[in-house]
Amino acid sequence: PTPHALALVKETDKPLCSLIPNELETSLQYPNESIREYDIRYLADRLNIEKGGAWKPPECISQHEVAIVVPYRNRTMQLQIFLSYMHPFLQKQMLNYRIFIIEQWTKGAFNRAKLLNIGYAEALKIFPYHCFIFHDVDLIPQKLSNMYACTHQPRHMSSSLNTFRYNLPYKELFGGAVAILQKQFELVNGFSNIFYGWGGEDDDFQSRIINRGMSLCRFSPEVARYTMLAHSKELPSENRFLNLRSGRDRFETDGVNTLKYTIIKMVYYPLYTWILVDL
Ligand code: BGN
Repeated sequence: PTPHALALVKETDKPLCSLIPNELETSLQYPNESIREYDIRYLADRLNIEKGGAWKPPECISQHEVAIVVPYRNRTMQLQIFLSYMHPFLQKQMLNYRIFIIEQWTKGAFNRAKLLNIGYAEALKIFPYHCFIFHDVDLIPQKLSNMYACTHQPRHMSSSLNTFRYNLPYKELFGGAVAILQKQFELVNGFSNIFYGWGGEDDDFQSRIINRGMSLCRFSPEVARYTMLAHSKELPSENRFLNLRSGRDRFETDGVNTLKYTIIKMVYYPLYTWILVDL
């Protein structure tokens, strides 16, 4: 066990959960039974989810303490599907996790990257998560063996996507769903805060990681399989090329170390911690 894992067992006499539970090979259908058959209002009770959308295995100490951070605005149907699918999924992987929905209150262009930075900062106020997963609400993982946990190197999780015919469009792609250790996120100064509108913020994040001497990893396409929920196409932002090209100059001066925002409302809902923010 890692030093981190050993520190965890000291707190109690429960055994450590295994790093990867056995028999996770199953592939899942979307929509699956938890979406079809159960009313989402009863899901939290049925799955023993703590207020705020948190859970940990009752019988052992999970070695993965994971904050799932989801940027959000105006996608009610997708959010319902995401929550009812993901809770059972994450529980089968025996994780200690919480789902954070970070909603942009501010009108105008969506700022995915800044919402993710805010989710990071707010999550750490609740629990010292050592692993962060930044995840779009429209992505549904198809394989239980795609562990929602951190690898030694930052991992691009959604590399095999139905809408790209399960091919990686380019090798630097680091969008959709990614997993990164808290220490690594801190080291790269998180995401840039200036990317308003669609596109480029994930590429900038990828450059930050490479710039700090890390490399990306991915699971095999067979494991990293995702279905994207249907929605209308976003209009790409015009500033994305410029922001991306000048990105390197801002790695140190634009990120979690300069993050400013106002919380409008925060609620511990049964299935998620909801944070409504003014950027
Ligand atoms: C890229 C976008 C990414 C997006 C992927 C996949 C840009 C920057 C200018 C080249 N990058 O083109 O943000 O995740 O497509 O859709 O637009």
